[in-house]
Amino acid sequence: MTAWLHGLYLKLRAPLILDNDFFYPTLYALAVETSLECSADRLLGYSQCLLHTEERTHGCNIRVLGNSELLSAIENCSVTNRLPQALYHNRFTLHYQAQYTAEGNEIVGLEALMRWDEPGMGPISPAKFIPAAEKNGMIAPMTIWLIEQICRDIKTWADAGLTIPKIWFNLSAALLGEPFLTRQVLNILKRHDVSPDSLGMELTETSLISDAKNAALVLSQMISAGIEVAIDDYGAGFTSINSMFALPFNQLKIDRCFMLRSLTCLDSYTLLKSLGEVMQTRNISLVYEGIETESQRQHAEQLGANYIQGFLFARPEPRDKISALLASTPA
Ligand code: G
Ligand code: G
Ligand code: MN
Repeated sequence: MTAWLHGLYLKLRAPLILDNDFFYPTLYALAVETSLECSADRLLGYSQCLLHTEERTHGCNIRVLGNSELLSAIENCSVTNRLPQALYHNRFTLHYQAQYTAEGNEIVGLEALMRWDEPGMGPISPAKFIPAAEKNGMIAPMTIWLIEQICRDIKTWADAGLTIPKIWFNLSAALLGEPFLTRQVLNILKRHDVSPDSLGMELTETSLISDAKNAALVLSQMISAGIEVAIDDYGAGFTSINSMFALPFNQLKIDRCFMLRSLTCLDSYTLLKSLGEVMQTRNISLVYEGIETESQRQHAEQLGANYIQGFLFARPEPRDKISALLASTPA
């Protein structure tokens, strides 16, 4: 099959000439149906889904997908296509996960996490819809919605007389290059009469490597505006400590995988231990994520964790449950 496809690819690779312009198609998708029950339109639809799902690769790279991969491509297409409607019809909601002091006796922050429950499809994971939104550009209006929703939730909690800890939102790497990002965020806050120091922004470690120049600019703009910055999922990527220190940030969140590894691997333990010491001298707070058990909590504390986030203390919960949590926990 692959040899046959390769032959076909070589034939198709000739340029298309339209009105004296040359076009070189670089990506092809071919849908094959072995039964006779499938209409031509349906086959074309399948191949279009595949075309939108496949990553662009260099050179002649042929991938033969089976039925389950086709189904997942169709699902991805359907997720992507439903994003604009979902935003328009207010189908996104926010959950918040509380962040605690290392001993677990005080809430110090809340991380806002987007949720999407689509009628007919059920809950769709942000791990699916965020990358889809990054690809089709919906991530920008979705992020504006996210910040506005945080402002509305802050107002609800403030009206109920609750003390509100700092609220952290995740900024998608795709928005790092947005020219007026900081100004846009500040405008939303001003419109809702929310102070910039009520918010913190998390940027995943990998985005800092792939777009270092913009990352440095965005981080320093946010910090000077009063919005704290956290580096998220640290240890899941490959940032050198050297390049990370070139960036301004207030909080470092250690990825769950790195924490788990340090339980059994002495090198990882030693690395994290010294990282904790360096962060302390730099006044950067250290957060351990994904803490599920008391022994993991103690381990994180030994490694110098200032704060802890994880199922041991709290899962991501909708606004009303967070109201109850804030009301019951002394701040
Ligand atoms: O909440 P959950 O574990 O299902 O989230 C999966 C991933 O999606 C996590 O990496 C989380 O950071 C990311 N995520 C959740 N909400 C948002 C959001 O509002 N914006 C961005 N960019 N990522 C989010
Ligand atoms: O990538 P980011 O750190 O933003 O991802 C946050 C996500 O991690 C949340 O959506 C949440 O569902 C998940 N999470 C939070 N606490 C835990 C935990 O204790 N264990 C696991 N496995 N996942 C967690
Ligand atoms: Mn995060």
